[in-house]
Amino acid sequence: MPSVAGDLVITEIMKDPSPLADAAGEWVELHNPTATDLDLFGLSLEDDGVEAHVITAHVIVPAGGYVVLGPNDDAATNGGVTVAYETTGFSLDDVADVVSLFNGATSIDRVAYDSGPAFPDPQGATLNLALHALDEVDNDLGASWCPAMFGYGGAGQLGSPGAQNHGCVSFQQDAMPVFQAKCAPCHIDGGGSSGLRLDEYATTQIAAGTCAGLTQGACTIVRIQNGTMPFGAGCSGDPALDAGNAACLTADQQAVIEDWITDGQLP
Ligand code: HEC
Ligand SMILES: [Ca+2]
Ligand SMILES: [Ca+2]
Ligand SMILES: [Ca+2]
Ligand SMILES: [Ca+2]
Repeated sequence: MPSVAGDLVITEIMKDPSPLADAAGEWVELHNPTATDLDLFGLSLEDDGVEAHVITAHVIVPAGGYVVLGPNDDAATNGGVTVAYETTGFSLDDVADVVSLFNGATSIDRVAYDSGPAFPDPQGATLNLALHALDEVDNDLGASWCPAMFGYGGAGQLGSPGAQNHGCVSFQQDAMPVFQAKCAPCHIDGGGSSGLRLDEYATTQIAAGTCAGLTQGACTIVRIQNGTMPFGAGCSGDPALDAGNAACLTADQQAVIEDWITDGQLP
């Protein structure tokens, strides 16, 4: 049984299925990041004091696996989801609500979402927790979530019920601006040192010459953190030590690149 915070992580929330009714198509996905199968029997799924549902069946979340709970376990009417257990009396407000999981008095995980500005506000798509944020602390932050992009179940809903999520950090929107700021001119605006163009996605997916087994994209953080890129700029790779050198990446900029890689190097 999950016994401490983080034994289970709330990874996906279908708060507003559309055009399906809430009572038909809502669901919550839980992930078990531990190395042990966990039984949900006796856990309580709650919001902040309005609704609570105590789980009365032996629902097993496999080690490293996922499970979906919702008010409707009929895949013919819930959008085609395999719901492992019906959570009667627990609904997900579209505007703002809390999903909280307790073992007795111990909180296992909790997510308090809004409908913006912090959290995304999709309809017919889930709140999808980014891969770089897959734990009970990071999922508190709205910025760790993005709308799901891929369909399931054949009813036009977007999400990945019961399966690993997709990432939320993309090359185009997130990583490329950092590269443009720090990797010019050698890899930007036609600069192709080492065959790597960091303002175009394509060459980031070629095998790196200097990082065995990695793409050039994944190699960027290795070369940044070992102090060899940006080339010749005198960076150590440790943002604290490099604070006085404007050529070097800040901790936040390094985090963006790391998150892009962990999230699957999305275009
Ligand atoms: C002043 C020019 C210059 C700048 C600025 C620069 N690089 Fe490079 N980069 C090079 C050169 C030259 C090479 C090839 C030699 C080497 O690997 O050390 C290279 C190679 C690389 C490689 C190795 C690719 C492979 O296939 O192994 C990566 C990754 C890389 N750079 C990332 C970056 C990143 C990320 C930045 C910005 C944070 C950056 N570089 C900034 C000149 C530069
Ligand atoms: Ca709802
Ligand atoms: Ca509720
Ligand atoms: Ca949490
Ligand atoms: Ca999922």
